[in-house]
Amino acid sequence: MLRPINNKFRSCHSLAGLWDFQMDPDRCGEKNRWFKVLPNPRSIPVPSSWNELFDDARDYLDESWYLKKFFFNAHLENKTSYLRFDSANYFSCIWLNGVGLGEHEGGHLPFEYDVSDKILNTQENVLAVSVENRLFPSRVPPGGADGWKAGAGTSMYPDANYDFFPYCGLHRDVFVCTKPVQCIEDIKFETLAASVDSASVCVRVVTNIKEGQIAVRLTIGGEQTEVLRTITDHITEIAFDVSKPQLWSPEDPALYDLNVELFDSSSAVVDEYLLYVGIRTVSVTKTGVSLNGKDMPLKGFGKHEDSDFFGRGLNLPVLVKDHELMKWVGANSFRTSHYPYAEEWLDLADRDGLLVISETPNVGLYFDGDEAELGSRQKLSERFLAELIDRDKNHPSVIAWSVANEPSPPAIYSSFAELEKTEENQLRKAVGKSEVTTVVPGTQQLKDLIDVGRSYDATRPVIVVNLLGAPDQWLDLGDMVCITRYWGWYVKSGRLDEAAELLEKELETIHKKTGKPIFLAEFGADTLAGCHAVPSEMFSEEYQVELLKIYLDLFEKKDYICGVHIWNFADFKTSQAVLRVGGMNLKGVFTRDRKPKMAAKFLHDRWSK
Ligand code: BDP
Repeated sequence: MLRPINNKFRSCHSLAGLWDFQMDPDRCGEKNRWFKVLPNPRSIPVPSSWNELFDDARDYLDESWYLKKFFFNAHLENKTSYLRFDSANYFSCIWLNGVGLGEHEGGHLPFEYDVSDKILNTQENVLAVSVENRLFPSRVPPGGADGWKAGAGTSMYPDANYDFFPYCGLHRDVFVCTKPVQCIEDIKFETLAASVDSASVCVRVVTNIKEGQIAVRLTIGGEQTEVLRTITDHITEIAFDVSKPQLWSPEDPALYDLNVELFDSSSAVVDEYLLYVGIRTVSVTKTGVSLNGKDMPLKGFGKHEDSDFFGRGLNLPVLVKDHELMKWVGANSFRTSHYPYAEEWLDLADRDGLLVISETPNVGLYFDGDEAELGSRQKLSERFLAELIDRDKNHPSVIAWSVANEPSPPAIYSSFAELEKTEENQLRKAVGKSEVTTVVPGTQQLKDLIDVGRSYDATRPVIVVNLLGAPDQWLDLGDMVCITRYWGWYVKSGRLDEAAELLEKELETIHKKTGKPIFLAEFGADTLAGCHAVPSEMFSEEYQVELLKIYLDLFEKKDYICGVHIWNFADFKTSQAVLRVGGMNLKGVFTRDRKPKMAAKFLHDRWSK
């Protein structure tokens, strides 16, 4: 699925702006034909999350209706018209001019409907969307289970199985588009090998016509490589060399224009598509992530798409600000925890040279319970991963696929006291005192996800992010060991010296066991901006700095630690729970409105100089 663009063959118009909106708690909208007109609408901006805007809608996750009238004025000769939704969280049904187009499950990836025979040209159209984000164990991410299954077993409201607010609505743009009837359907650009002297690249083009020709032009700074090939059975694979390529890297995020033209059987150009691509290779070696054959230690953050007023809705000023602040701090990377972000994040990362670990919505997975439920959830998990790779595959900034965040083995722990013991047991186990011989439920599902990742993309590493207490069997499923660690926060709270000691011991042991580099994907401390204490204590800005320092010092000391991502870039909204003051996770280095805490300055001094 190619992203909509404007050029002489294609058009796309955004429907962002104010739409009519109405909640439908009785689910009577369809029966009462709300897809034609809403009886009692209020205005809502698209993109945004409704929970962030209306008093009566903060915790409302059930069905709501969006309605937009738009005028469509296009040259439709030999054109297909379609609607494109960049995301609707989580389950949506779409109507155009009173006709149902279909339903879609999944909250963070795009979907489209061909409306060629339904859209009214040079007339007004009525687009209606119903959306809900109810929390069910069968969904991805799962919710509505008994409390926070993966966590401390405390209750939370709304009852998500993950630590971020289950925002609802049309979170990204909606487009009305046209493309040629005979068209390019997909383009995949891959760097197979690259050095400063020469690169070998491959362009795979899928078209909806069986025969014809494809011309591929790769241009940078006036230098052009052009190749022409015949299409066989809808697909053309063109491998060619680029001499003296300008390699994409954080220091020099060089982007090439990749222009693809489609010729029909009478040699007329019928479609054209322009992509910005980077030539670079990425792999994992014994010491970590290697970009263009050079070690690239990762320094950065786990994040969220989260901001005041917008909720999870795409907020372009925040997107730009976050990139600026990440660069100011001296970060070189971030993870799209815990779901695919709007593609604009990747566009900017491509241009800025930030490295991205692109994550699926597979967060809070667990593997005990109703088998049918688990089975359908696994199917969804695999589908979302495949769709994510399909969407993001051409972004040079994307250096790895994270197939799941913190999956939990059965009954991992039910209280923090147990968690603390579990970790010490875990450590004991890791130093060889006892061996786990049985296959932990969930192992096969995770392996299947890794296989899906590798089968869709052989050019990027694939990882699973594991929590403390995860079975050894899960640690090295991916290309590197990726772990979240809260020594000094949830465990050994307030005891940073002991935390430092245990962290080091644990990492040494894991490394000895797996022989793989270790990426610390999360560590951090909730910190109330403006709270100070000497000596430092939990929640003070001083404590956050001291805790982060432990992890960063170890990163500098141990070659096998190949990256550190602090949790979190900014404070973010969560469900209400005893651990979440004001419904917020306060582990941000910046506040929710992007003001620096002491830790931001500490990182800037340490990383940007
Ligand atoms: C990790 C989760 C992350 C949470 C974080 C925390 O991956 O989503 O927000 O812990 O508790 O376990 O702050």
